Amino acid sequence: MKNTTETTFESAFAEDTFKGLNAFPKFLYSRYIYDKKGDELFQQIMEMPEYYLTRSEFNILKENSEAISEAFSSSDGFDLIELGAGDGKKTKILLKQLLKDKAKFAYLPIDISHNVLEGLEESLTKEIPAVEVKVQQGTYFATLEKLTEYKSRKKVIVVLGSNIGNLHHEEAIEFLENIGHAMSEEDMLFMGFDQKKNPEKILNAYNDPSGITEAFNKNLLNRINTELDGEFDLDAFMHWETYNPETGTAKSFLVSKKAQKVNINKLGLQVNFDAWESIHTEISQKYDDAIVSWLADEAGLEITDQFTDEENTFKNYIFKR
Ligand code: AVJ
Repeated sequence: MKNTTETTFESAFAEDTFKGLNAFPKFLYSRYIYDKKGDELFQQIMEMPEYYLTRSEFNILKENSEAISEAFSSSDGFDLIELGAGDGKKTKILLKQLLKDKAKFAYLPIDISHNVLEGLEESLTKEIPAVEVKVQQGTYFATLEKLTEYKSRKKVIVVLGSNIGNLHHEEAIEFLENIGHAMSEEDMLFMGFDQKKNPEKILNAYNDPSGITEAFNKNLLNRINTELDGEFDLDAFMHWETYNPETGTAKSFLVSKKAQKVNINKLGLQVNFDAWESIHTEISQKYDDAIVSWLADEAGLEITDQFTDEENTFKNYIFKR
């Protein structure tokens, strides 16, 4: 696996794949799971009975929509900016409540994908035509920065789905800091955090017998095959999930079922796998109030409110600067 020649990579995906598969222990970044197929598989995950996160958050938003709408609202109006809106199924609950409460606001969903934004805009026009939508295509922070430049009124930044859970704590702090930099005193951040709970329930959410999560995880290998001319045999790897109740970290791996060498032609790379060697692919961090307060504190933010369900399965926090 030596590559002593200077290599220039055609994409960040190529470079990160090269780096991760040459590292020990091996790793790949979960953010690369989400191509068209990965997006579809994640949609299927959200429908699975084991994947409680989406339903829990949906119910929290539904049960608390009046209080949340009141917390967001401002007499001068505000911009509701969502990072990673997806199909907007959960956000629509809030949009409907805000309209019902005659709040003055515009909805600005930010997403990297034109496709996602088009779909979202179309469904909103059909389902909630009264809402003013201004889709923003781009990466989160470049777009947030652009939006702050001509800021004229209060911003409510929304991040749902415990998406922050894919980040290690240091990265999560940086993420919160970046959002904080885009916030002024009156602005707020509304963010979902999956909570520590019965380890069995957590493990099951990432270990479904139907194999959807396995296919989702293996989509990384699939992408390497199609985009980097890789030769991974997906059946020669197994999906493995762990949950550590002490740290609250669920971890996904792909484990090589045998000793094998895999060519990734566009990288000029042959990767050696010992039997039962792993590739770490994803973390899904679980939180409690102490961890969230610590993250907020480190990022210069403050928790001002929180909403949850009866069992504290999931929580949505409001942060201010
Ligand atoms: C989109 C990051 C919230 O970690 O729960 C679902 C992704 N991975 N099943 C999560 C995921 C495996 C999901 N997030």
